[in-house]
Amino acid sequence: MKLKDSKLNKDQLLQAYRMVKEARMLDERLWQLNRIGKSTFNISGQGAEVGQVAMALAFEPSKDYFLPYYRDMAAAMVWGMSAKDILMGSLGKEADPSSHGRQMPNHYGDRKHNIVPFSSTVTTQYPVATGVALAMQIDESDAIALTATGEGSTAEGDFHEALNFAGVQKLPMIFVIENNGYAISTPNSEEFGVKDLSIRAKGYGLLGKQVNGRDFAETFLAFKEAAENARNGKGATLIEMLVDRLTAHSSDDDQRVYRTPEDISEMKENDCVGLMEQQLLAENILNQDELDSIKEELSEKINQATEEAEAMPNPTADQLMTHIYGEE
Ligand SMILES: Cc1ncc(C[n+]2csc(CCOP(=O)(O)OP(=O)(O)O)c2C)c(N)n1
Ligand SMILES: [Mg+2]
Repeated sequence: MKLKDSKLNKDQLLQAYRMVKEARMLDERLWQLNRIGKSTFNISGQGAEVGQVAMALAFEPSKDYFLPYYRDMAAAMVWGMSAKDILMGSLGKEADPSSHGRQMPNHYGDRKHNIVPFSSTVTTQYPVATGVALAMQIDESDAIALTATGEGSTAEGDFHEALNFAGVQKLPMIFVIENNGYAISTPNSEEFGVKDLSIRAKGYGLLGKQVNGRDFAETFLAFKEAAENARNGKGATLIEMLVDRLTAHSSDDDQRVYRTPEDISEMKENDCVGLMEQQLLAENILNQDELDSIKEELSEKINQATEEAEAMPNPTADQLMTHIYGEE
């Protein structure tokens, strides 16, 4: 679909692109910080930024809740987290809003922005999200909940339990499966026996849809419809969003061991960020000079955020047990 099919205006589309590009450039910075030994770990959403930004823009972050998983940096930024917030998490700084430096990097959470922190144990955010949605239903609020996980993680029992409960209670929420083709080194063909994971929705009494997460407008419209349904008492939707994983699983993995060079280069040629840039140019939303200057501006922004985050204090030894348990 064309970007303009999203029915967003030019300014909104430019804003969406800036978010996509900022997330990509920030992730590249996080890899650099890891490779020079300044951060311990990185697990990235490169290849999913367009889908994630389109998804998150369909919500109202000031009232809706987001229960992300580790690749959801771009979506967490749409929900309100800044580049500096994310850098502080990766560098384990005391002012890191996700966990004050106690969690692993990329475990996004921010009370101020309705982002609920999650466990590394995959899919545990799904049943927690049903609890959040149930609370909203009981409160008769029109807020809704969004939660995401990877496709390999749908094999966990938590996936079944959460979808079943959401179907029984008609909860105001959206479940997302970000299908990037792999669970670490395990390909889709060894993960599940269906072609379209969203058809599983039917067995739980939920709405279901598969979207191409490299297509901004298609993804935005699907999430907008799902959000409207959730807000209007029509219950939960399961969306399988097809994306790419352009990088290795994490900074501790090397995907060249289990993917062919052709597979990797073909995926990079169809990089969703490049596709969105081509669409912006083709639809006359901006020209090449404007595209270059956005990149320049974001590069300065990320350099400045990196400097500021690096200068922030680390947690001290006497704070070891703070932020671990709730305080009275
Ligand atoms: C319950 C559980 N089992 C195993 C792991 C180790 N693990 C971390 S990420 C991952 C792969 C998940 O793949 P997928 O759900 O496709 O998400 P992706 O990383 O591809 O986005 C595994 C097995 C874990 N964190 N939790
Ligand atoms: Mg996967």
